[in-house]
Formats: sequence, structure tokens, C-alpha cells
Amino acid sequence: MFSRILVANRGEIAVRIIRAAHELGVEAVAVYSTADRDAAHVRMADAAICIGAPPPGESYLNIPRIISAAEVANVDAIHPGYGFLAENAHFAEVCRSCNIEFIGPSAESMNLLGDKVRCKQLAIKNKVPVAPGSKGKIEGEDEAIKIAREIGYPVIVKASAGGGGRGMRVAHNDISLRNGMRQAMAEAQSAFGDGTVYIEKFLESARHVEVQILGDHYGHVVHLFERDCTMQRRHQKLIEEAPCPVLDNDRRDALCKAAARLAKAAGYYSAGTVEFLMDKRKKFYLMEVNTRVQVEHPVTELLTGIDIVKMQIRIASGERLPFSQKQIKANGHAIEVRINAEDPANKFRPAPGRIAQFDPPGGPGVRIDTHCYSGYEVPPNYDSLLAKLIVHQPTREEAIATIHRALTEFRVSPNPTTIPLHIRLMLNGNFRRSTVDIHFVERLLEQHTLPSE
Ligand code: MV4
Repeated sequence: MFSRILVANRGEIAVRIIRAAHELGVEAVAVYSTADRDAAHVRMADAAICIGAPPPGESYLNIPRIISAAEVANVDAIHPGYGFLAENAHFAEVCRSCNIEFIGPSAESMNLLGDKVRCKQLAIKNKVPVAPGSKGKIEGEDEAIKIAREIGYPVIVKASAGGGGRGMRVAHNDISLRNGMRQAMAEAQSAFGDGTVYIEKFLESARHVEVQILGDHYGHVVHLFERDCTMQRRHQKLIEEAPCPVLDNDRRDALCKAAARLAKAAGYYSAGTVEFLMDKRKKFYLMEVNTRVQVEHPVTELLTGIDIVKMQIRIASGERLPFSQKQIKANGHAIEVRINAEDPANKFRPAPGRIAQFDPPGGPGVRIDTHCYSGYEVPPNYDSLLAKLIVHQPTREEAIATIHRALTEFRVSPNPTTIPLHIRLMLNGNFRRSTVDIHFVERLLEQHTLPSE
């Protein structure tokens, strides 16, 4: 096992990683920007190094400064968390060249899976279902139109280097497809330095279901079942739960096995997530692979009893997976809600500033992952996630009752947060019956009268 690791992140995930390290008897070194001097991850770490000014490019995204901190602190490994450098294959390569273990997959798997065209081709080769569409890269507008007429409108143009909803265009006819192609290619070129796009059939009403994967350095890959992340707004997940409430065991098994097959074919190790869309007929289609630990990983930790962050560290240090697929069991139902410092009454505008009172809930079945405390000043420079409230109960109905109870206990003031929205969603009939799709929250928030509630 490592003696010391560097945590190249901030906020709740930095706290989560420090806790995992400490449980493994590993020292954790924090890095921080000047905006995070008083942050919880700085106080909890065994040592902390200031790496620069608040803008991410001068601190948490700055590879030379993070590597310098790692050298000064003499760490064995770096955990990137999520966001920032977590899916940067170049950073993983720099770590390797400095003899610092990157706690994540290889740079090669990150490059392969991060390229959506190559990822989709690997999926097809391994019988992982994908949406009908172009075989690979689309060369121009005329080729796009030929394929769109074959598969039928609507279609979606996606940037090969995109992901998480960036660089996509939906087209319902030849004219909007020509425009969408031009826009998507230009946007992909300027945002990612790679203008490659592909097209596929646009699925109009779908759920977002993703499979948690773990792999070790010896070619063993397991899945930790799925999470349902259908409740989202503008590609920001709001609620995540496991198991997916609308899957039967046969479909679940097929989905999870397909995800594990893809990860194995990519030579994947560490934690990863294979994301799918599931249509009304419960057929699933690969969307993309996230080569990092995700915000919503605690849902799966409660479902399976497996500590995913400790597993990432153990795997990176060369340990084998300590369980086989058939030893992994799903128990009960877990739900997570993201508490953001945002104002739902004001288009979810970020609402940074000092939190005078921060009193999280507790009691049976409740977990809180947070870096916040009473008196903490939320800086304006980073994402607005304050806390994750995660519950675990024997059934979905009990989990909803517990998370609703916990949300009513949660006191954050004076900052506006997503707590009132979550209370409303937990009482919503469509959420309770799982009759929702990925556009449900946006449709609900547009409405002024709420017949379904
Ligand atoms: C799609 C789709 C419909 N059809 N692909 C959004 C994020 C990126 N991972 C891919 N995304 C989508 N791909 C096909 N063929 C709809 C979306 C999509 C979406 C997916 C999951 C959760 C929320 C979403 C919101 C809008 C669009």
C-alpha cells in the first residue's frame, strides 16, 4: 500500500478521498487555491500545499503546479477525484513519467473511451447495444443526410471528443441537420480541438441508466450493478438511485454484463461508469463511458457495501480485486440528492457566500458527504455542490420516506439551495411511480400549474 497520496481536488470529493486514505492507513496531502484556505479538505489532510489563485487554470487544473506539489510532498500517488484533471489522459501520462501512480485508469483506456467514435466501435465489436447511426466519423453534410434518411429523423449529431451533453445538436429534417452539422463541428473544433462528429437516431423519451465498473491491473473486471440518474436538469443530475426502479432482473443482468464486457475489452482498471439510455420498451443503448469516480458513487456503495474510493486506491497500489462477480450482492434501495448552492426560483443561479447555519440531518439510514460547516464561505469560483444526502433502506418507498424526512431536517441558511426542490420532487407522483424520462424535471419546472402533483 502507498504511504502518502496527493488529493488533486477540493470540496466534498477531496474530503471523501482523505477519509478513504486514512481508513487504509495512508497519509493524505491536500492542495488548495487561495479561495480554499479555510476549506475542510485543507484542515483534514495531513499536510496542505497552496498551489495558486482561485481560477482553476491557476490551481486545480494546473498540471505543473500539482506535479510540483506532489514532488515536494513526496507522494506515491495522486487521486484526481472528479472534474478538473480526472479525465485528462495527458495528466495521467505526466504522472507516469514522474513515477507517481495515477489513481484511475491507464492513459490508453482514457484516450480510447474518451473518443466516442472509437468507444462506439469497440462497443459494436463486443455486442454492446448502441443507437443506430453512422459507422464512425461523418465526413460531411451530404454523408450525414444520407445516413439520416436511412435511420429516419430525428437524429442527434454528437462530437466525438464531447460528452456530458457538450457539443450535441438534434435535427428533425435535412435543413436543420445541415445547420446542426456545421455548428457541432465548429463547436467541437473550438472546444476540444477535434471537429470529429458522428450521428445517431435521437431517442425521444428515455431514462439514464449507468453501470458502475471496477477493474484491477490483472484483467479482472466486475460490475457493481446500475444507478438510475433520469432525474436531471440541463445535464446536471439532481437525484440518483439504485437499483433502477423499472428494470427486471433479466434486463439488469444483460445491461450490467454488457457494461463489464466493454470495460474488459478496453483493458480498463480502477472505477468507471458505462452510461446508457433506456427507451420506453426498456431497450438500452450505450451513451458514453466516464473514466473517473462519479459524484453519485455513494449510491452504489450503500447498495453493495463496497467502498469504491478505497477500492480505487487499493487497485492503484497493485492489489487484486478482493471479490468475484458472484460475491457482489445488491441490498435494498439507495437514493442520493445533490444539495447545491443555487436558487431554483432564479433559474438555478449559483448562490455563493457565507453559510451562517449548516445543520445536516442524521438518524437511521442517512449519509451526508459534504465539506461544508456553519461559517463556511462558498467561493464563487467552483461548482455549487454543497452536500450529497444519501439514504439506504430495504425498499424504495422507505428510502423516499427517509430522504424526505432528512430533507425537512436539513438547515442551510441564508443561502438558497436545492433542498425545497428536492422536497417537492420526493412528493411528486411521477417520480414516486417512476413514470419519468430525462426531460421530466425541465418540463415540470416550465409548468406553472402542476396537475401531476
Ligand atoms: C442521446 C439522447 C437521445 N438519443 N443520444 C446527453 C448527454 C450525452 N451523454 C448524451 N446525451 C444524450 N444522448 C441519443 N441517440 C439524449 C441525450 C440527452 C440526455 C441523456 C441523458 C440524460 C439527460 C439528457 C438530456 C438531454 C439529452
